[in-house]
Amino acid sequence: MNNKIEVILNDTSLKPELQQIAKKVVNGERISEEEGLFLFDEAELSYLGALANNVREKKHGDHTYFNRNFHLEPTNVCLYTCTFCSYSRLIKKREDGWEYTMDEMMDMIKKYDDEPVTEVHIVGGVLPQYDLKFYSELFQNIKKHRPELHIKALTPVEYHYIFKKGKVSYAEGMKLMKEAGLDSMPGGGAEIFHPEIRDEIAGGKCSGDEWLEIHEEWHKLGMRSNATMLYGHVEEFRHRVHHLEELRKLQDKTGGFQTFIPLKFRNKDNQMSHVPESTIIEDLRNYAISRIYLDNFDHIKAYWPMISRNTAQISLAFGVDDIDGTIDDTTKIYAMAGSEEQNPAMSIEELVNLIRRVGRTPIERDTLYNIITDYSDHVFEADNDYRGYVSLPVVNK
Ligand code: V47
Ligand code: SF4
Repeated sequence: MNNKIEVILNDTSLKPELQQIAKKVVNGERISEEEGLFLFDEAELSYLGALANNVREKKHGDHTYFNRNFHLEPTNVCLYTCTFCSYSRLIKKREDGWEYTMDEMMDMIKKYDDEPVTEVHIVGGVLPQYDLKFYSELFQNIKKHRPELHIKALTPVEYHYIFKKGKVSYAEGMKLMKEAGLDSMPGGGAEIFHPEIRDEIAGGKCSGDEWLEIHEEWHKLGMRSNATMLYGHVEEFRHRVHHLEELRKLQDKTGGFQTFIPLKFRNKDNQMSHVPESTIIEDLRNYAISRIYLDNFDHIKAYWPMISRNTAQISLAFGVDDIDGTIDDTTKIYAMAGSEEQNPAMSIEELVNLIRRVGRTPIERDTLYNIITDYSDHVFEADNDYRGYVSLPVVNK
């Protein structure tokens, strides 16, 4: 057992509830909703970091995953008016946005023909022309052009809309999407499930229950998906615990989730710009509690464009084992919301070095976590240049 855990287990000054939770986590037992809330209310960062890291290393050791992906956003105009989203305001000034046609979307896919990318992540606003027929054809066209490219696309927000419009049930709709070539579903649109908050920040789009139902139908087809939580705005800790509990329950039922991605609310250019953003300490506490709570999720991901490369590095000591990928987000969903990067993109070498510098092992994966390359002993030409990344002292875990 590592030192930090021993210190916690023997710390008699800790509140008894925290001692009890620590014992459970170290023994691989599940914590309750009340205990989850207690952690949010009471636990210090160092305590949470030690426990979350214990869970992370039992599951993955030092392995830290990333993939080669790119993002495609059909439109940044949206019918809905989520108060945290910088897309929603564009419906009034539609000419300032973009609405790509099928040909334009396929041209963007083809730009990556000579790149060894393994995944395209498609997500964007909701508009009537992007309907069941459009997305079915888009998936079919992508598969016709590049069959091995994994399509991770759309969220229950889009699916709820296009299935309703196309008069098909969730079960039928998801089956049609699978037949068209959809490989997996990203975690977006989850926001906060609890209606007290969801109605305020994301009124009108699919409810928390509907979000969960659509993922359940997808999992029933034997397929995988991710989940997110948009935190650090007007929600309270109890709403976060409710959100995590709903995910944990569905995962017990289906086992279809791969990765949980906490998304830090960013306040640029949206209707909630007056709401202050969470601190880095709160972000790390949130990663750690997510890791501890979601004992049945394999992976916790830090989406690096939203929290900065440095915070992504630090998060690897607070339960995170995945930092998404190269991304190459030439369009703007995150830049518009105030992310750290205007056109987020990282090369494989940058990703590998970022992970190595905090003493972890970089593993390139595909979307389903099959290992593509273990970078433990890989030497880049740049390792020999003046930057000497790998010879820098690693940050103490
Ligand atoms: O659902 C919108 C969020 C999500 C803001 O599955 C905002 O691998 C912060 O889900 N501040 C879409 N967040 C992105 C998403 C995602 C990202 C990376 C990887 C994966 C995956 C999924 O972005 C939306 C919403 O929750 N979002 N506006 C904002 N101002
Ligand atoms: Fe539309 Fe999604 Fe933005 Fe809500 S979060 S306004 S559904 S793009």
